[in-house]
Amino acid sequence: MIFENIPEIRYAGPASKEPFSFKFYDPEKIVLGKPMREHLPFAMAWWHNLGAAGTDMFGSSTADKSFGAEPGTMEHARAKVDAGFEFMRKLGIKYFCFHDADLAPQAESLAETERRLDEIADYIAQKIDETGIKALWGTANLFGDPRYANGAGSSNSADVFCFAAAQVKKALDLTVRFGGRGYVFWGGREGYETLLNTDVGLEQENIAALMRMAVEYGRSIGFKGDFYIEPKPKEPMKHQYDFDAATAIGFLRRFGLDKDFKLNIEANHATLAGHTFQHELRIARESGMLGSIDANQGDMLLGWDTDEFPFDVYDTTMCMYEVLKAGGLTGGFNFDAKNRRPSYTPEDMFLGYILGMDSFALGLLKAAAIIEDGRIDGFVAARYASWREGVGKKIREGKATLPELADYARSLGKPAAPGSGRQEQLESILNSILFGM
Ligand code: XLS
Ligand code: NI
Ligand code: NI
Repeated sequence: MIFENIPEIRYAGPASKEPFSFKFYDPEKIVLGKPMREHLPFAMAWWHNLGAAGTDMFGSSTADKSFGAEPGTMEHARAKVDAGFEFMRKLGIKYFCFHDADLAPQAESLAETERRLDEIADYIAQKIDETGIKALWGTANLFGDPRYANGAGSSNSADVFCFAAAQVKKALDLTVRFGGRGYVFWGGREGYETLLNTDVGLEQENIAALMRMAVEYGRSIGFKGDFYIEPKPKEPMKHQYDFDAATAIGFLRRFGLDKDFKLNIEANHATLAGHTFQHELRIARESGMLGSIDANQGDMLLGWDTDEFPFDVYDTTMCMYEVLKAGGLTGGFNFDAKNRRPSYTPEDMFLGYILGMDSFALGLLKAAAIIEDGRIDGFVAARYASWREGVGKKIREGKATLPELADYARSLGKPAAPGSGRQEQLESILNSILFGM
């Protein structure tokens, strides 16, 4: 055992002062007809949890993630598997997310890297058999290696593109082997720094071509899940092609990829794009493309992807409201989150996940309460009542003409008033649901 001093984490209730217990995540509790664990398919992010050791631009690692082995070796890759599965088992997490590069160290040649991945995949497959824990989604790291400095699908170099294609193929093989529900494209360096050296049209067509080939190959090896784009507006590149949900949806429709793709919405990416998390979820949901969620949060005072564990219950509540209205996710909730640099002990790894899982469980309970209370949904329905009868209904049915509407408007006499939006009253209702019971 790697985390010897850490017990299995159980539900102890909101009043509990035991740090190593859930205060709100009660897996078997029924919420709107379904157990919490089904509403909340949580996943561990391999890279942050088993890899990120607290380095930043000003300092080296603070956390020890060697798990008793020499980093950069295959022995360390196996130790991470041991640590990861023990960690997930103790928290009752049923899924993990991974990049190819998280699993085994890259070798000099692609063939040797692939051999190492196969070796570690055998070990992971054995753990999957023993525990029933599976992949939520896999992806290829197409941003870390220097060859991807100008992008992967969007590279100026066809050879680099082929290297990316090889990684995507292998990552898809692994995802299928690990029972993955989805496959993610996060466009790490799919963007540009300056238009002075960039052919935007060619780059976008090539990204779409890589995605199309991934769909074709994935389906040919029996992958039935969804492909996802994970939108992000900037960082590492100044301009990224998958800026936000609306941009990614437009891209997928333009290239005919919308049948096979949905979106993986990350909270911190939403705020970097100048949106709220809920806005991005709503835009995805309205297009039928809300697939999965990268559960984290940013810091409004910092302008980058800080990947903090979700803590803001307003945000998790409104997130779960969108998820409930969407009828659930085909994917799940991947904690693309890491401990703050000064929280560097193994205990902190667990405490981060306890915070994240509890924040979403509380959000689920509160979102269900909003729906059961009905005042907010009722207000929205009443606010649009004029579209369900008379002239409004005719417009909605596409049967109205401009001259006819002009005649109607003239017949009204006084200019029409829209009615109060009652924002402050609705915010009070939200507060009373969050804090009044
Ligand atoms: C980075 C992204 C990344 C993806 C997976 O900002 O969130 O972690 O989720 O490549
Ligand atoms: Ni992410
Ligand atoms: Ni991110």
